[in-house]
Formats: sequence, C-alpha cells, structure tokens
Amino acid sequence: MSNTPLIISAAIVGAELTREMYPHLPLTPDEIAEAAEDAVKAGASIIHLHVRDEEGNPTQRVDVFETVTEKIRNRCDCILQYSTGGAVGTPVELRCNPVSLKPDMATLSMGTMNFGSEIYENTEETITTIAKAICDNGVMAELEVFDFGQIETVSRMVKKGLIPAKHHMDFVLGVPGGMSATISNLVMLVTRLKEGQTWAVAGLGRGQLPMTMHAIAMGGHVRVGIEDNIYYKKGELAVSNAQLVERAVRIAAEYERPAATVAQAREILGLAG
Ligand code: KMH
Ligand code: ZN
Repeated sequence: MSNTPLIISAAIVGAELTREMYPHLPLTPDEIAEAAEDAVKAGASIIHLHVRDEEGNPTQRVDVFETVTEKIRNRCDCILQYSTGGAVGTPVELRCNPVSLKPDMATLSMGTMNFGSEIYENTEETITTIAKAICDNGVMAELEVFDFGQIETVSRMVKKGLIPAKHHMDFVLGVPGGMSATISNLVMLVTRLKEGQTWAVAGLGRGQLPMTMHAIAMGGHVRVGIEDNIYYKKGELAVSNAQLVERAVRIAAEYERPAATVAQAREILGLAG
C-alpha cells in the first residue's frame, strides 16, 4: 500500500452552481478567499479556482482572478490552479486569459463532450491553444479527462508535442455525458497511465465519496469540493468545502496517508519553488 501523502485539491466554487442551488456558495472575492483558506486549513494543498463577477456569474476576467489570487495569497499558502474550462460556452481566448497571471497550475480539458444538456467544446485546436498559453507562461497543466477516449487524445497530443508531456492527470468522473464514477472505470483509466504519472480523481455528486476512497487505496490523489458535489450525505447538504476536505483527511488517515502539506504536494508534482 502506498503511504505517499495525499494531495487534496479543493474545487471550491465551480461555474455551474448558484446560491439557489447551494446556499453557502462563495461568490465574492472575500468569500472565495475565505473558503480557500478554510479548505487549506482542513488539509487541501491545491485550490482549483473559478471566480465570479459582481453579479455572481462565472467569469474568466483577469482582473477578478488577480483580485481573488491576492486575497487568497494574503490568507494562506497553497498551490493555486486556475480553471481554463470556465463555464460551458466561454470562448477559448477568454478561457486562456487568466493564465497570463502565471498561477502554479492550470487545467486543460481533453475533449469535446456532452455536459448535461449542453456541449463542452474542446476540439484539438482549442486544446492546443490553451496548452500553448499554459506552456508559454511556464505553468503546470492538470489534464482533465472526462471520458476514456480522452486518454487516447492525451497520448496522441503528447506524442505530437501539442500538450506538455509533464503534467498532472485528473479524472473527472460522473459528468452526464462522460464516464460514470465507478471503480471499474477508474481502474481502467489508471491502468493506461505511464509509470510515475501523478493522478487524481474527482467524483461528481454521490461519486465523490467512493472515488475518494478508491483513489486513496490505489495510491492516487483526490479532488473534493462543492464544485463537484454539494452533499455531505444523501439529503444533507455539505456545510462547506472544508467539511468535504476534512472527511477526505479522516479517511486517508486510516490508510496511513497523511494529507500532503503544500511543500509536499509541490515536491510530489514536481512544481518548482
Ligand atoms: N465548468 C466546466 C464546463 C475546469 O475547471 O477546467 C468545466 C470545468 C473544467 O470546470
Ligand atoms: Zn472546474
């Protein structure tokens, strides 16, 4: 069994949720920074970051990312990972823009797919454009794989030099339109990885808890948080992102996998400084 410290990524806001859907959703820069600090205090080392505009709508505006980043940095040390996925339908130029602020990491979604009743567009051209923005800014990519074919896309695009060979992998399982959050799917995906490749899984909805448990047992890392799952258990909303992080920490402790400190997470991921 792997005793590697567990990197917990907290997806604290997302782009899809509203206050009507989840009353504790952090929306303002101060609320998002507070949620980030609480998640880090609970054991998260990566903050997967989306931001909202003055109306609470998802935005890829650089000034908002800058404000939120400053507020988070003033409160705590963490690995900041910007979303380049944004919301469904966000034009590719806007998706790339925040990467100019040179966060520690940025996401790179690996294929076009149905996303509920919408289409999440990630053609090879889109992926290449975002990958270039990520590489030009010296940022580490976290590849978001939602479906099995996308892992083939990763191999093909790495071979062509279109996406960075050195990356962190995140399997996002349970999106309606992608692979479901089952252990057999997770095992199938993990077996396709190269030796030494770091990986995490984000299970959506009720898949968050079992995917967390399986990843911990398999030696992978995890993403939890409100972006992916608003429930603590059936019929009971989570009270905060930190509550979901705390649960992952407790389960991991039983497997003798302490939550990675930020420094340990940097080392495991091969992030400089
Ligand atoms: N909001 C989703 C359409 C990412 O952050 O990189 C895309 C997403 C992926 O959340
Ligand atoms: Zn996201």
